[in-house]
Amino acid sequence: MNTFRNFIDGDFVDGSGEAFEDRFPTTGEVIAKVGHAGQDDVDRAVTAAKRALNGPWGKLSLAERIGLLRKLADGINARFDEFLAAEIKDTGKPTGIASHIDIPRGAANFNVFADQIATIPTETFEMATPDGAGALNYALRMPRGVIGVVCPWNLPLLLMTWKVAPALACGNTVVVKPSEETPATATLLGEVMNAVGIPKGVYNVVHGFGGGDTGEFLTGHPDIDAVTFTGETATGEAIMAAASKGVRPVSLELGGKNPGIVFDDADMAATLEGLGRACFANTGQVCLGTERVYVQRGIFDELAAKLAEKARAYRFGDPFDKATTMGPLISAEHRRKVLSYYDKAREGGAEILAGGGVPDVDGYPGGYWVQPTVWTGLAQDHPVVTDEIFGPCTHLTPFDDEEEAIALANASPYGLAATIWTTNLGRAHRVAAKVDAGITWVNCWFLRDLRTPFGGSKRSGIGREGGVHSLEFYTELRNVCIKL
Ligand code: NAD
Ligand code: 6OD
Repeated sequence: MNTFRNFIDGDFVDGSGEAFEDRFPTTGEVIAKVGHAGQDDVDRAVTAAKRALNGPWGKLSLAERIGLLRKLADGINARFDEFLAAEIKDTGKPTGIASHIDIPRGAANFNVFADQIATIPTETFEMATPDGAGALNYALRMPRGVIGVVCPWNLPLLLMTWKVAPALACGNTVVVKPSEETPATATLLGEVMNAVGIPKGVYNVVHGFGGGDTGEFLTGHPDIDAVTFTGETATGEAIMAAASKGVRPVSLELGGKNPGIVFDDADMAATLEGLGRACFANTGQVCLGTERVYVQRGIFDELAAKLAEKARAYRFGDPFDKATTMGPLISAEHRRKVLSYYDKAREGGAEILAGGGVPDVDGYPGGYWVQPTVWTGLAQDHPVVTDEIFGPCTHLTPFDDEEEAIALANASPYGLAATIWTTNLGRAHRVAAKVDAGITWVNCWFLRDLRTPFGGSKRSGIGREGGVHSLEFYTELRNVCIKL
């Protein structure tokens, strides 16, 4: 059986905690043991990261650092199939998703931030002085130090490198705590780090759980200079509280209950294709997914019937088989949570247009399957309509006009992402400006330009990452004023 060890100071080590199990969600079988990092392991990882910061890594020129980032991208691509298999085994996600999204983005993140750091300027201000000599101000972009990176399980390599790549580009070192559900690709990346010559201690991985365990040891560690986190809103609150000790900056990419708004002038076929992915892709385990759809009344019945048809068309099964289009949920525990909402919908009198239960998947009785599900008929304050479920399910509500659609979309404490489906350009602009969301997609979904600001409003997070915004978080600007 495989073992995923912690990666500390360039070495793979067992942790002082009791090893835990990693399961294949498609079968429920244990596929690996995971070395569990205790407080002492976290201390060693942070010390190693600090040493590297002030040692070999800190001494590299920007050009050398950029060269290493590009080698990391190449290193992932050179072992693409290994990363792909590792991600699929950890998550059960179909190869069609992992090979087109997770692994390519895992590599691309390093190239994108190599480009960014090479080209982003800092400010310069000339100023007058009373003696007429003048002064020149310029800003230096300095690394923040040791960054604590805490990640979720839904897009493990993609979301981890989304933070590690800009952190390293800016000259920081990192200690990563991957999700306990998905330890594989973060560990494999340690091998690539060594292979391409990243100095020891620059990238460290500590495995374990969250509160009261490895995650909390890391975010509470006094020598961590900033914390970047992606995960649930409640966890974000705990991490923000931990980071407040020592006044450390945090970047929080949190949960969502994202609305989609479909106007009666939308291109039906294109909408169904995009909206279908927004509702069901990755078994609904995407923070940007659409769990509330508002549909203009005139096309409600047609859209509802066709979206339900789409939900029924998914094929479950072996994730390595290209014909499989939907994987299981990540764990038995997460399936219990998702199914509790399927129960609540039924008990609340929802009309179930598709799914609503657990499929029988031939050959995989132990997988954490649920059916893609479409409901309608629930009140806007029903938990199915208000809570992030993080499963392949969505609730449809009709609306009459633009104003009502905007009000319904905004009636949520979350504000991560929204989709608008319309062929009326004026309406697209008007509505996009009024929807409370960090990211609004018009006639598309999860179309990513990595230079753009990414993050949530309201309870969906604090801060923006992507492009220059990542560099803002992972560096500290220092002003130098020179009297001439
Ligand atoms: P989670 O919050 O349960 O766990 C995320 C990570 O935090 C894990 O590594 C976990 O071990 C760790 N953790 C948990 N409690 C901790 C604590 N007290 N201190 C330190 N670390 C702790 O989230 P999850 O279930 O892994 O992921 C699903 C959630 O992530 C959903 O809510 C989803 O919306 C959100 N998400 C958001 C984005 C985004 O960009 N906004 C992206 C992906 C996922
Ligand atoms: O594309 C990204 O950069 C990103 N952070 C995606 C997040 C997806 C959430 O599940």
